[in-house]
Amino acid sequence: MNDLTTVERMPRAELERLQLARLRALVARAAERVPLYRDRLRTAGVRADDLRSLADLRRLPFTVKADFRDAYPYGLLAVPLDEVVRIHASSGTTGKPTVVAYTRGDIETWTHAMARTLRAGAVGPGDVVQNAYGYGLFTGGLGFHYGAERVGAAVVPISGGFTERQLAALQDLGATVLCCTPSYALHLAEAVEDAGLEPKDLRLRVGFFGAEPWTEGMRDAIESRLDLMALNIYGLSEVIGPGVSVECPERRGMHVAEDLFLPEIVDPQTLEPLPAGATGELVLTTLTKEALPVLRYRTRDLTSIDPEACPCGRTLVRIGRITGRTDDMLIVRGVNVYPSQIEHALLQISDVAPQYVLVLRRDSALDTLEIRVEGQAAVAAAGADAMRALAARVRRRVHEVIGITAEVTVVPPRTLERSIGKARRVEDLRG
Ligand code: DLL
Repeated sequence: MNDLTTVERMPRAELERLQLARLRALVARAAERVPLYRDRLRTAGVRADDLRSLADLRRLPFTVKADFRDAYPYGLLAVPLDEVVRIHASSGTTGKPTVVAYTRGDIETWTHAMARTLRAGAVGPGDVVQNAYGYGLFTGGLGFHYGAERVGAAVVPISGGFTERQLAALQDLGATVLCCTPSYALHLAEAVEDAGLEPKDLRLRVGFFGAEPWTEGMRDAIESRLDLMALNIYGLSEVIGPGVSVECPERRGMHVAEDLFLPEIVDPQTLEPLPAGATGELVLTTLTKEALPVLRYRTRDLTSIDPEACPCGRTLVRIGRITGRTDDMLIVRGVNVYPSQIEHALLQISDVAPQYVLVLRRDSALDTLEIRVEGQAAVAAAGADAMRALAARVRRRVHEVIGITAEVTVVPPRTLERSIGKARRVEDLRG
């Protein structure tokens, strides 16, 4: 609690005054410097001075991913290029990547946000941070790197992949903190087991896992196999990178760095704001970004806001685990289903391993969903009948929980492809 910065435990009324002042300044700058916002704000008939309370946020125009693409590469910048000191990009599934830029001030903001993030896990001097997020155009590597240096920890900038080298570094350099995607954390846990090591042979204490959806079942698996506390961290390139929100050790949702990023939840269809507790699309407004200010960015991520006080002392609201994206919903014979729901159902069955792929096909007019999931070693050792029986159980469970009939194939342990960054769980072959 003593480690919290003033802003993290600021009384709500004071925080909201700060947010409103920053929002006004942001709108004034965006209107002055970014043609897209100038036009949209004019069309919406809103000026900075019209913003009397945070409720006026809803009068501002939205920004969507396509705006970044249309303005590729530098059209949304609010500063000349000579004030930019860093450029990152995130590759989408189609077309041009999204390019994001930072001034020196933005790097400072980001470093500060990431330092706060790491302090949520009590990371500081004496800690060794194995940073296995990708370095490069992806924001994960450098985002964590700067934050870890700021809190005085020793960073091992190992980046993603090269699992054997990761293992050697974990052992020899004595990492106490692990940063990577949750799927890669599991992969490392397997590598640790394969090497005949046990978690007690390592010094890991806490991990910051994010950049992709995961479930409580995955958290349990990671925590027990690596013997650390697994914290969920959320962020996205368009807004800054990692550092938008992170769990505290209470692990009841991720505190949003609300002095820097203003969150809202809207109905993805009507775009009307939803009340606290309701699940909808997360929309974020950057309050202090210089190079790339963003008004009401539609993240496509589905979650809810919990404004209840947290025992950790932070007054910042929390967002729940991301349960899906508006664009990753699968429609299987008319039933809407998110991959995370399937993961949740799968991991209720102790004989399956947290490794799966969803394959969608269209046979004649009907969609079929195949779930390929790894069985635990004991089931595989028990033979083909045991594997088939497990598949039948999984199939029943998925039907009970989600209401869809899936074809289930249980495959032997360690046979599905592992990822070093974001896992690809869905193969949609429907054309
Ligand atoms: O993934 C930034 C990041 C790096 C976050 C390291 C956390 C740790 P992008 O590549 O732009 O940025 O992808 C952003 O990833 O809109 C979500 O759909 C997803 N995502 C990020 N964190 C989580 C999370 C980085 N904790 C997109 N849970 C976002 C679920 C997440 N999904």
